[in-house]
Amino acid sequence: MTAETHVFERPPEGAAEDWSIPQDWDAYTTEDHETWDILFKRQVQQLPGRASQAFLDGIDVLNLSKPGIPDFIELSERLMDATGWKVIAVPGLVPDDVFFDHLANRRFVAGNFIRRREQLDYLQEPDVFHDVFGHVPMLANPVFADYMAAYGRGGLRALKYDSLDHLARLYWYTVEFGLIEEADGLRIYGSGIVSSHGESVFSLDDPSPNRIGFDMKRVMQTNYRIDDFQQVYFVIPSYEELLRVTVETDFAPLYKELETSCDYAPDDIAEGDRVITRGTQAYARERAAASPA
Ligand code: HBI
Ligand code: FE
Repeated sequence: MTAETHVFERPPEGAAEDWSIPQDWDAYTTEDHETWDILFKRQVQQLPGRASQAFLDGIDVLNLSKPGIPDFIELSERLMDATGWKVIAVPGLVPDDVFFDHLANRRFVAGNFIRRREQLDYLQEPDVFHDVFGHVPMLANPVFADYMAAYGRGGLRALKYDSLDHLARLYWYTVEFGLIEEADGLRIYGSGIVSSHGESVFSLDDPSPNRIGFDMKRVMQTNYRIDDFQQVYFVIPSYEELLRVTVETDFAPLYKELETSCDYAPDDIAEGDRVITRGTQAYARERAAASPA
């Protein structure tokens, strides 16, 4: 199976009204399973001491060390026991309202295809490795599981306020690229980082990006880049705090405020930021010099 890159208006042929499709686990080839195993092995080797304890616990609870691409039915049984979530297959990116509705109802949507061997390090569309290895272990954590469902409910409301761009930044800088401050130091929990061989080292060790204490409004004011390593990571103190702030924030007045507040570039430092590490931004400068516009 290989990637299909489209956002359809209507569910494609063979998909249900909610855009779900059968995972079709039996259709994976030996090569598909080997691709998963290569990616899995590479990531678990470098994640101890880097990934959040919640993520590492999730790998165990869900028995993800079993070789091959996980069967979503078996995975969902374990996840359901842990936090009441399940994993369903979709053909690729689904429309925002469909995505949020699934999250609000504790269904995580995952691509069923896996990247080709020549795309081990980079692909645009989230595949089963990013979606399952990157996202699902955190969903076995009860607090994070509640946060994701709260995000889904918030998304459905944001659609009505036309404020999706701001809310999407919250998802980006937490679920996809979040760091957490644990007793032994900074750790990764964002799926885009834990599933990336390069960024799981870069995000913690590289001197170039800024690492800034999480603040809801500040995050929602910050642009992000989708084509390269991040130049800023926002650091939460705990999952409890992330959930609390998300549930307690009154988003309607916040969206109103955001209409007239400035946006920050990824490498900006703003007044009031709790700067954990100030980046040299050397990486961004080198990349700019290497590819003149
Ligand atoms: N669809 N399959 C899939 N996966 C996503 O992460 C996703 C999506 N559709 C919309 C969407 N994300 C965005 O709306 C959110 O990231 C805000
Ligand atoms: Fe993702």
